[in-house]
Amino acid sequence: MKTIITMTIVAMLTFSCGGGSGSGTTETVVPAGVTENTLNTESEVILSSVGDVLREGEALFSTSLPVDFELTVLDSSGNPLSLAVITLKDENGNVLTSAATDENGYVRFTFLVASDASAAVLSIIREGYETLEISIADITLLESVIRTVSLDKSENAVAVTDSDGDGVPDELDAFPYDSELAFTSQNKIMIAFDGEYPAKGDGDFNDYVAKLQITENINSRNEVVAVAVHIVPAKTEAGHIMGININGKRYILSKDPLIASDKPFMLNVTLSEPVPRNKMQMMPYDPFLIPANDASRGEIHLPWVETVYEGARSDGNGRPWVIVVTDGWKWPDEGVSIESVYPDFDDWYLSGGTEFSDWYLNPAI
Ligand SMILES: [Ca+2]
Ligand SMILES: [Ca+2]
Ligand SMILES: [Ca+2]
Repeated sequence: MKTIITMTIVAMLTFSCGGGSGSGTTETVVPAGVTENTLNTESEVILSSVGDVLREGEALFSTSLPVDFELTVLDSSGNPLSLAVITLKDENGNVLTSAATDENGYVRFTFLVASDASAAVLSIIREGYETLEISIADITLLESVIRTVSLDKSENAVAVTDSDGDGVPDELDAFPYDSELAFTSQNKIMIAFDGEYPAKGDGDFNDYVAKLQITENINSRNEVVAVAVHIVPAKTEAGHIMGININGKRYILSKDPLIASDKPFMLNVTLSEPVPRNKMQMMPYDPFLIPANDASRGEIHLPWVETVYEGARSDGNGRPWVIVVTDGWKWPDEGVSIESVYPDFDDWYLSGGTEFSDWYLNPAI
């Protein structure tokens, strides 16, 4: 059962219907002494609502959690505002991703949020309107942020420049002279594999550890145009091969299985055509490891991502062979299980990730 948080603010607006062309009319009352063409009708317009959905506790074994954002931006009369720029920031003001609303004032995207984040901030900027900032507390307890907001007209509107004519003003456009690009979306994670697959892992999650920095370039129509994945191996063992599937396409990243290379890889993918963000595979896509470069052993994939891989993703005890951790994490020594180094690890995943989300900061002394 999903828990949905609902809050709706309904504004009573009076429309003047000159020739009977008023939209959104629900009721017609003709007061005495008023003729048809000066008729006033009242209509209910939802200007602001919250329909957030709470996350169901599920052990993802990831310190980055996917949160779905769905926003509708209206003016104070309830008309949709297109090309409103939504920017998601973390609690320290770092920009995580941006997107522009479509002709229905609507935008949707999914983003990985750090599991120990206390809040997220959405800023909504539209030329000619007052900027709105919304702080969302306990962001990681939410699976979806579903909001309708309205912007007030700005008293002292200033003219803005849009050099490339993509509808996004220069100051908000990450590519102000490229009409095919407007925003970037960035995520940085660490991925740690236990290479015993398909045998039960020894739980040290140190057989292949890499930093992944993922950047998506996005246009003003909220479509992904290109993806860059920068992988820096942090701890490797000879023989393991790392790869990643993006939108069903397979990319092998490490080329030389004979040496344990810490050489970084850069994967740049320009999609054959721009993909709407709600149809794009969610970051971090589908990274995988071929243990010992032995295809007969299968592949290790994250337990919670979309994949075509049909082999096991968790062992008989519900434990995976790969976890996502925050950049800077220190992996356990060889053969030492993660829970003996990080005593809160079990409580963290058994709580579905809702408790002890800072487990990786508290090693046993
Ligand atoms: Ca622009
Ligand atoms: Ca641009
Ligand atoms: Ca291991």
